[in-house]
Amino acid sequence: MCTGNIYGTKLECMEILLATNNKNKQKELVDIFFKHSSQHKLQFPNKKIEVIEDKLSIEENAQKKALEYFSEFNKPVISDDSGLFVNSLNGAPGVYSSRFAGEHASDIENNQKLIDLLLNSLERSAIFRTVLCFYDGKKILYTTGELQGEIILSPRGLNGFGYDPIFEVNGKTLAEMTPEEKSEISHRKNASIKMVKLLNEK
Ligand code: ITT
Repeated sequence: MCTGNIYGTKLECMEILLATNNKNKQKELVDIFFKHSSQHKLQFPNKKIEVIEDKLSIEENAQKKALEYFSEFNKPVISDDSGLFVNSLNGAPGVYSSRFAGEHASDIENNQKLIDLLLNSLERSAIFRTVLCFYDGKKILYTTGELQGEIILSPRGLNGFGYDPIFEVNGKTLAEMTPEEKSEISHRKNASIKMVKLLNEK
């Protein structure tokens, strides 16, 4: 437990450990929760846990990460599993987004593989999807957030990470947006807002 402050009133808040090794996700989630909830304080893990993401859906991978982090740290956790689903590729790379161009592929290699596959395609609509999973040893909660966009063939922008330079929304890639702009519209923000609501209800 921790204490927060809202409009001068002291509130108890819940410390929640982030069940992810991805520093970019950690930063985005901390910023989003800081902005949208004074009652939940997200914490960074103090050691790296390698969870093998071998499930067939991002929901199952999110669950696996939450359970494994909980059993290691024994405190409430939130995991994040995300993927990019391209409509004309039947949802690929989807659950395989992090290793689309092979095990340990870099972001640049994953982006290039997607660009190569879509070179002759006029239909390049895609959805970013994030599943968050909360687990405290008793209850397990899931939320999903989505963002619709378009894959572009020439990466643009220096911010963000992963597929951000090739994912365009309203004429701007996520990598051309400031972190605040991305977190106003992102799949991760949409899932987080739902999670804050669920946590406040239960
Ligand atoms: P953890 O499992 O430790 O959480 P990860 O980097 O393996 O970290 P994911 O499996 O959820 O995370 O990510 C799948 C891929 O999607 C990976 O290549 C990410 O770079 C990419 N990705 C996830 N969220 C993204 C975002 O908001 N913008 C761009 N790419 C993203």
